[in-house]
Amino acid sequence: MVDPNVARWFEQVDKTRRGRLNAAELQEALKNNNYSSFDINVVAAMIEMFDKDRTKTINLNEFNELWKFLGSWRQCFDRFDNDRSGQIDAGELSTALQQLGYRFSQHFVPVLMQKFDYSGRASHLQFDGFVMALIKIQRLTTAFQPYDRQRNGTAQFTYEQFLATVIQNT
Ligand SMILES: [Ca+2]
Ligand SMILES: [Ca+2]
Repeated sequence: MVDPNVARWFEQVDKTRRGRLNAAELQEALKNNNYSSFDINVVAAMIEMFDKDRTKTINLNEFNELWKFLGSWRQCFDRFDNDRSGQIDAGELSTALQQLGYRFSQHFVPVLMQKFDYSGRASHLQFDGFVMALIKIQRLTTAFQPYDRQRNGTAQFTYEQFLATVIQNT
Protein backbone atom coordinates (compact mmCIF):
# COMPACT_ATOMS: atom_id res chain seq x y z
CA MET A 1 0.00 0.00 0.00
CA VAL A 2 1.34 3.39 -1.01
CA ASP A 3 0.58 6.26 1.36
CA PRO A 4 -1.55 8.82 -0.60
CA ASN A 5 0.64 11.68 0.66
CA VAL A 6 3.71 9.92 -0.65
CA ALA A 7 1.97 9.31 -3.99
CA ARG A 8 1.08 12.99 -4.25
CA TRP A 9 4.63 14.05 -3.50
CA PHE A 10 5.91 11.58 -6.09
CA GLU A 11 3.60 13.06 -8.74
CA GLN A 12 4.78 16.57 -7.94
CA VAL A 13 8.43 15.75 -8.49
CA ASP A 14 7.80 13.46 -11.48
CA LYS A 15 7.90 16.43 -13.83
CA THR A 16 8.19 14.30 -16.95
CA ARG A 17 5.14 12.22 -15.92
CA ARG A 18 6.84 8.98 -16.78
CA GLY A 19 6.05 7.34 -13.45
CA ARG A 20 9.69 7.15 -12.52
CA LEU A 21 12.21 9.53 -11.05
CA ASN A 22 15.73 9.98 -12.32
CA ALA A 23 18.51 11.14 -10.02
CA ALA A 24 17.80 14.85 -10.60
CA GLU A 25 14.07 14.43 -9.90
CA LEU A 26 14.72 12.29 -6.85
CA GLN A 27 17.18 14.87 -5.57
CA GLU A 28 14.38 17.42 -5.84
CA ALA A 29 12.16 15.17 -3.71
CA LEU A 30 14.60 14.55 -0.85
CA LYS A 31 15.24 17.45 1.51
CA ASN A 32 17.24 18.09 4.63
CA ASN A 33 15.86 20.01 7.61
CA ASN A 34 17.27 23.26 6.22
CA TYR A 35 15.41 22.56 2.92
CA SER A 36 18.65 21.89 1.06
CA SER A 37 18.38 18.96 -1.34
CA PHE A 38 20.21 15.71 -0.61
CA ASP A 39 23.78 15.56 -1.84
CA ILE A 40 23.87 13.84 -5.25
CA ASN A 41 26.12 11.08 -3.85
CA VAL A 42 23.44 10.21 -1.32
CA VAL A 43 20.76 10.31 -4.04
CA ALA A 44 22.85 7.86 -6.08
CA ALA A 45 23.23 5.57 -3.06
CA MET A 46 19.45 5.67 -2.48
CA ILE A 47 18.80 4.71 -6.11
CA GLU A 48 21.25 1.82 -5.81
CA MET A 49 19.51 0.58 -2.68
CA PHE A 50 15.89 0.96 -3.76
CA ASP A 51 15.93 0.44 -7.54
CA LYS A 52 14.69 -3.13 -7.24
CA ASP A 53 13.83 -3.56 -10.94
CA ARG A 54 17.20 -2.16 -12.06
CA THR A 55 15.92 0.67 -14.25
CA LYS A 56 18.29 3.23 -12.63
CA THR A 57 15.14 5.20 -11.82
CA ILE A 58 12.71 5.07 -8.91
CA ASN A 59 9.06 4.17 -9.51
CA LEU A 60 6.24 4.84 -7.06
CA ASN A 61 6.57 1.54 -5.16
CA GLU A 62 10.31 1.94 -4.86
CA PHE A 63 9.80 5.54 -3.76
CA ASN A 64 7.34 4.41 -1.11
CA GLU A 65 9.90 1.97 0.33
CA LEU A 66 12.59 4.64 0.24
CA TRP A 67 10.24 7.04 2.01
CA LYS A 68 9.58 4.53 4.82
CA PHE A 69 13.31 3.89 5.18
CA LEU A 70 14.07 7.61 5.42
CA GLY A 71 11.15 8.07 7.85
CA SER A 72 12.72 5.72 10.36
CA TRP A 73 16.11 7.38 9.88
CA ARG A 74 14.43 10.75 10.41
CA GLN A 75 13.15 9.59 13.80
CA CYS A 76 16.66 8.47 14.69
CA PHE A 77 18.10 11.81 13.52
CA ASP A 78 15.56 13.80 15.55
CA ARG A 79 16.27 11.68 18.63
CA PHE A 80 19.97 12.54 18.48
CA ASP A 81 19.53 16.19 17.47
CA ASN A 82 19.63 17.18 21.10
CA ASP A 83 19.55 20.97 20.66
CA ARG A 84 16.87 20.79 17.91
CA SER A 85 19.11 22.65 15.47
CA GLY A 86 18.10 20.41 12.55
CA GLN A 87 21.66 19.20 12.15
CA ILE A 88 24.00 16.88 14.01
CA ASP A 89 27.21 18.26 15.48
CA ALA A 90 30.25 16.23 16.57
CA GLY A 91 29.03 15.83 20.15
CA GLU A 92 25.59 14.66 19.05
CA LEU A 93 27.15 12.24 16.57
CA SER A 94 29.42 10.83 19.23
CA THR A 95 26.44 10.18 21.53
CA ALA A 96 24.44 8.68 18.65
CA LEU A 97 27.20 6.22 17.79
CA GLN A 98 27.54 5.14 21.42
CA GLN A 99 23.82 4.66 21.83
CA LEU A 100 23.66 2.69 18.60
CA GLY A 101 26.21 0.31 20.12
CA TYR A 102 29.43 1.41 18.41
CA ARG A 103 32.65 1.81 20.36
CA PHE A 104 34.82 4.38 18.61
CA SER A 105 37.59 6.56 19.98
CA GLN A 106 37.38 10.36 19.82
CA HIS A 107 39.59 10.25 16.72
CA PHE A 108 36.94 8.67 14.56
CA VAL A 109 34.16 11.26 14.78
CA PRO A 110 36.21 13.98 12.98
CA VAL A 111 36.79 11.51 10.13
CA LEU A 112 33.03 11.20 9.74
CA MET A 113 32.46 14.96 9.98
CA GLN A 114 35.07 15.52 7.31
CA LYS A 115 33.55 13.03 4.92
CA PHE A 116 29.81 13.50 5.47
CA ASP A 117 29.45 17.24 6.09
CA TYR A 118 28.79 17.92 2.42
CA SER A 119 29.15 21.67 2.96
CA GLY A 120 32.88 21.00 3.37
CA ARG A 121 33.06 22.64 6.80
CA ALA A 122 33.42 19.37 8.75
CA SER A 123 31.25 20.81 11.52
CA HIS A 124 27.66 19.59 11.12
CA LEU A 125 25.89 16.73 9.40
CA GLN A 126 22.63 17.40 7.63
CA PHE A 127 20.12 14.56 7.51
CA ASP A 128 21.57 13.17 4.25
CA GLY A 129 25.11 13.01 5.62
CA PHE A 130 23.93 11.44 8.86
CA VAL A 131 22.05 8.69 7.01
CA MET A 132 24.96 8.06 4.66
CA ALA A 133 27.50 7.89 7.49
CA LEU A 134 25.46 5.34 9.41
CA ILE A 135 24.69 3.21 6.35
CA LYS A 136 28.39 3.04 5.51
CA ILE A 137 29.39 2.19 9.07
CA GLN A 138 26.75 -0.55 9.21
CA ARG A 139 27.85 -2.05 5.92
CA LEU A 140 31.56 -1.94 6.59
CA THR A 141 31.07 -3.29 10.11
CA THR A 142 29.15 -6.25 8.69
CA ALA A 143 31.91 -6.79 6.12
CA PHE A 144 34.62 -6.58 8.77
CA GLN A 145 33.07 -8.97 11.26
CA PRO A 146 33.91 -12.28 9.51
CA TYR A 147 37.60 -11.28 9.65
CA ASP A 148 37.43 -10.27 13.31
CA ARG A 149 37.45 -13.83 14.66
CA GLN A 150 38.08 -12.87 18.28
CA ARG A 151 35.48 -10.09 18.19
CA ASN A 152 37.97 -7.61 19.61
CA GLY A 153 37.94 -5.01 16.85
CA THR A 154 41.10 -6.16 15.10
CA ALA A 155 41.52 -8.45 12.12
CA GLN A 156 44.06 -9.66 9.64
CA PHE A 157 43.31 -9.64 5.96
CA THR A 158 45.24 -9.57 2.75
CA TYR A 159 45.51 -6.54 0.50
CA GLU A 160 43.12 -8.20 -1.95
CA GLN A 161 40.56 -9.05 0.74
CA PHE A 162 40.69 -5.44 1.91
CA LEU A 163 40.18 -4.06 -1.61
CA ALA A 164 37.33 -6.48 -2.33
CA THR A 165 35.59 -5.51 0.92
CA VAL A 166 35.88 -1.79 0.24
CA ILE A 167 34.85 -2.06 -3.41
CA GLN A 168 31.80 -4.17 -2.58
CA ASN A 169 30.65 -1.92 0.23
CA THR A 170 31.34 1.69 -0.67
CA1 LIG B 1 13.41 1.20 -10.69
CA1 LIG C 1 21.95 19.58 16.66
